[in-house]
Amino acid sequence: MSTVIKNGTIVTADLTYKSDVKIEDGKIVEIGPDLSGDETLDATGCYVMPGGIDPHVHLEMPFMGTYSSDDFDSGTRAALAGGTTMVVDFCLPDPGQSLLEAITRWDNKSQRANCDYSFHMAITWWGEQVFNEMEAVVRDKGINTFKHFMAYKGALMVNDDEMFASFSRCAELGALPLVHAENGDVVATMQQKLLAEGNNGPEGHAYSRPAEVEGEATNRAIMIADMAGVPVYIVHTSCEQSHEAIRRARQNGIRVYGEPLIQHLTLDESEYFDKDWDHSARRVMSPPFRNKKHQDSLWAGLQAGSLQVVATDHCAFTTDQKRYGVGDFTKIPNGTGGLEDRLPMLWTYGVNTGRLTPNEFVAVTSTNIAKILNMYPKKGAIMVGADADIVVLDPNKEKTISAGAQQSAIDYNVFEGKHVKGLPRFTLTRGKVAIYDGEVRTEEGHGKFVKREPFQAVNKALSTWKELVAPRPVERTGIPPSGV
Ligand code: DUC
Ligand code: ZN
Ligand code: ZN
Ligand code: ZN
Repeated sequence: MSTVIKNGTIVTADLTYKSDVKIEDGKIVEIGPDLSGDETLDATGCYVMPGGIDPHVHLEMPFMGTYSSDDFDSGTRAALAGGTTMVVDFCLPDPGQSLLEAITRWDNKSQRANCDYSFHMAITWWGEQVFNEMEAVVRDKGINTFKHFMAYKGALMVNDDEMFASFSRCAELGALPLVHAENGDVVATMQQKLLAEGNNGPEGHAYSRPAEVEGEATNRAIMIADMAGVPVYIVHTSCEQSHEAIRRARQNGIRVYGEPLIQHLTLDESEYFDKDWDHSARRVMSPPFRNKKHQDSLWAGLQAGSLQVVATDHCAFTTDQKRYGVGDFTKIPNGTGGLEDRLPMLWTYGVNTGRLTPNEFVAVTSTNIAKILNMYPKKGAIMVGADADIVVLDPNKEKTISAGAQQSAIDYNVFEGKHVKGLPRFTLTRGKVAIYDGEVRTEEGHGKFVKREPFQAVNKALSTWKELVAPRPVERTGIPPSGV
């Protein structure tokens, strides 16, 4: 069975041209004029682009006393409905649990996926067993990225010594460390102070995590990575302070990546003030939404290339789950949805406003991600031999976002009421048409795990620190007597 996408304009990260695309056995087999096949999809007036890759999602994740409510079925259905054809989830071992055991748990959950997926491994505790198992995670399991939480003190947080040890291990194994950069000690102290002063509403969440805690932690993570001789990827970069640290490091030749979320680009801190409790609690995530100045910085970073990808950190909780935190904002499960809306929102607020070109849109939603995570051009490309993960985007198709019409398993949407223009006409996952003109034809279990090879030494940090201060004993005379 072959499928041909006809009459569309192909848009990749670096090219725009009119051509048909032929697909067989889940792969792109031909690109050219006047192609024919068993099934034809008419892309007249549409852009044919690599399907979105969301490098940062949490499906059915145990977190803050509950589980995020979208599982691998509803989550990947939501992804496909919005033109995203691959997600990367975080495998989260319990404290003390074997990394390999945790992967087995994630393997079981992910059998329901409607689109392809991969995992990052989270370093939730540190010890000899973790150090040893990291090798099998990279070599045997095809996971070449390790996530570190600098926040969530008493739960997921790693300390600097653990982070340095883990980053150094990543350097040896050809793996890339990822960091949730917030100063967890400062956050925990501010949370207690706010609660003691009677600030227990959802706005307390924003007050307890100012941009400074993120900027400080981002800079610390970058410096520690540089000393370990490994590149680093900063997840959910939400503010100028963090962006500034990334920008400065890149200018100094340090290889660091920054990942703004669509939520931080388009929603601001007013969501936490003068709104009812449910409205604000539904938007509690870490880092919190910021002001316009920070948003402008993130958009500028995407344009300049100092920030490379746009993700969602999709970690959805229902209103009932959010209400665990009535009377104590620190108990509101942290997380928002966005998988289904990332592409339409970024097209509307990025491309339609002139801030991004369609090629830049493809780069930040797909191609850059595939390259950074080492799965290009299997993913992130419209190229002969690539997986046929494709979104046919109709720039004139529009809708008003509403929770009632979404695939995600929550009862609200943080983008409710936003008018978006630029929606998928067709979404294909490895050649299978999952979304056909608004009709959902997804297939539970169709998704496959994507293994990712370790990086070659060429991807090491560019720091010269080690050469400059390589430790060696210095011959000295005149040593003072000890014990004085
Ligand atoms: N932030 C969230 O808001 N949710 C999941 C984890 C995280 O870091
Ligand atoms: Zn995080
Ligand atoms: Zn996250
Ligand atoms: Zn299938």
